[in-house]
Amino acid sequence: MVKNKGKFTEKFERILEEDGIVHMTLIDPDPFKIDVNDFDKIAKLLAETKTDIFMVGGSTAIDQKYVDEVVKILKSHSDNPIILFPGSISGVSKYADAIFFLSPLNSRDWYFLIGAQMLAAPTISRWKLETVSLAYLIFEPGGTAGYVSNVSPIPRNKPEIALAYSMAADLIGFDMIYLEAGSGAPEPVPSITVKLVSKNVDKPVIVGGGIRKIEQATEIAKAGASAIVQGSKIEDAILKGELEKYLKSINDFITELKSSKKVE
Ligand code: 1GP
Repeated sequence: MVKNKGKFTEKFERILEEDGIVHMTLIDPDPFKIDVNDFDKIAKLLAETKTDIFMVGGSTAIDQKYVDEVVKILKSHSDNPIILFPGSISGVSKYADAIFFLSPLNSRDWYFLIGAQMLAAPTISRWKLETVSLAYLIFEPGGTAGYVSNVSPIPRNKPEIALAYSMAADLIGFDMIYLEAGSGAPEPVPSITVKLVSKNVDKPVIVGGGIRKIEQATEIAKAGASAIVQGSKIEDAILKGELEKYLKSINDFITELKSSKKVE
């Protein structure tokens, strides 16, 4: 399914098989959030977390060199796969292991649906990055990702719309489906939606946005998600300079998430 299966897909599939759920940490390479001069220390701590995969990307950072630096530093401390999660054509880096070649399917804007991908494809192919095509579905209220990519957000109380989009994504041939509530969303995507999509579409379902409490994460995992993504919670600890202090609670969270799938 994935065209050039590499480090990302191998680990994703192995962890899914062994643990039943993959934990991914999203790092936003935004110079206003992360000072690259402090990032070496942060990356060392991130490498001590039990997260399985790092995602690097955001909706607003537009400095490609900065993305390169963040990826290189992260790579120097951790063996975890690093997959890009670009919000624009500047979010690409040849130093990453893989890229979510994503399209926000509920965007109203040609540029975000396929224009940026068309512009980036020749470079990505030349770099031979592992590409994972991702149907990116953004729910209301939409957050920054929804605002920037001009989506018509999927209503939270309409799981059937999310299912219809996911079925279309599956028929088109996307490798994975991402249900996005928006970074820092007040609530994650409803678990009933995660369940409906996971049950009816035979593609890995990734869920992100607003997952802060362990109960939310385990409910989503039990609903059939293949992976959950956490960004803001870990980013808040970084911004407060308290990542070291929160290391144990981050790792306890991941351990509890995995055990919730084992006792099923
Ligand atoms: C955002 O889904 C990710 O694209 C992560 O969301 O920052 O709310 O964890 P949070």
